[in-house]
Amino acid sequence: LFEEGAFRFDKYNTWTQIEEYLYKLKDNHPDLVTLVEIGKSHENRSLLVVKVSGKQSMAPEKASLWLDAGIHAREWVAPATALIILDKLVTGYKSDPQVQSFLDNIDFYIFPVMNPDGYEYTHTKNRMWRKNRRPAQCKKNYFHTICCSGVDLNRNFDWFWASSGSSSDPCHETYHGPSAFSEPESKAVKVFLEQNPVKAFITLHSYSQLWLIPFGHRKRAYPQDYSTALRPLALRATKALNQLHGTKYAVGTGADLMYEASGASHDYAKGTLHVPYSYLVELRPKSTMFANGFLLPEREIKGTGEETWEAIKVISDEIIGQ
Ligand code: ING
Ligand code: ZN
Repeated sequence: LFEEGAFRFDKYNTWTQIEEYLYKLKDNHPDLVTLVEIGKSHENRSLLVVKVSGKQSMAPEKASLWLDAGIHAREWVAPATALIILDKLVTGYKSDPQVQSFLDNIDFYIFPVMNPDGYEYTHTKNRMWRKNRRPAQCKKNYFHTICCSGVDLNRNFDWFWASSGSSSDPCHETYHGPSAFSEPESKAVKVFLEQNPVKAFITLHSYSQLWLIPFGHRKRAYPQDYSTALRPLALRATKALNQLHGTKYAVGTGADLMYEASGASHDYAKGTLHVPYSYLVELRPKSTMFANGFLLPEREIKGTGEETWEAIKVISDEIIGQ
């Protein structure tokens, strides 16, 4: 018999299962884990950031690393991967000296489901939903009224907002919203990061196996330290990732490798907040010859999580003592 409601690392869990798991994790590891509700979604779900932190180090300024997932509702392997990384941190603290060193020198902020309303909607109504669940906005012409819900949260950040690769039409998949940070989810991330500056910002998406570096709003646009810092670290991270199971990643900007799009969170983190290392990671699969890439089989969750953890370790190592 199946145990109803049980959380599992090798499954796609529902929002309720994830939320329950996070509260249990906090109760079981009160020394390591704190839950921070950084806001509420349109449908009143908690925007839950997990802070994982070991004993306060002597360093005057402890480094911080941000990892979010699930900004796009249908990209289910992203929250699953964030939860595996969270588990590696929490369970590794007592058994693995490297993890202990990470947690004694870095505050990790893990936001496993940035868009809980959208995530729930993909479990109950429409598996291919991308946006959040901002209530419908209606428009009229002579013949009818048309109402559409949702904002693309990865077009709602204030970095060349509404300028490229996004739509002003609420019915479009890449609707950028009425203004930058109009949405509770993106606004909460902005406010949190302003109050808690981080050395690394990593946002998990799927799919395509790309390690994306700012900037994505137009082709051949790069931060000043692109080739001296951002790209070399991305190459080291994806090399470590590749060494676990042979998974191949391409490294570059979203605009150069895919298409131009403004208002993305990794661009805002680098361009506006000046986070030293900011990346958008497109997880497995690489291509979709035979299937829809958002429907990654559950048997690939574990491998995806574990190889991504290898990359996160490289980034964590880099920001210690910087
Ligand atoms: N991909 C990203 C998106 O938001 C991206 C990738 C961002 C490409 C910015 C170019 C510029 O469209 C997903 N998964 O949606
Ligand atoms: Zn995405």
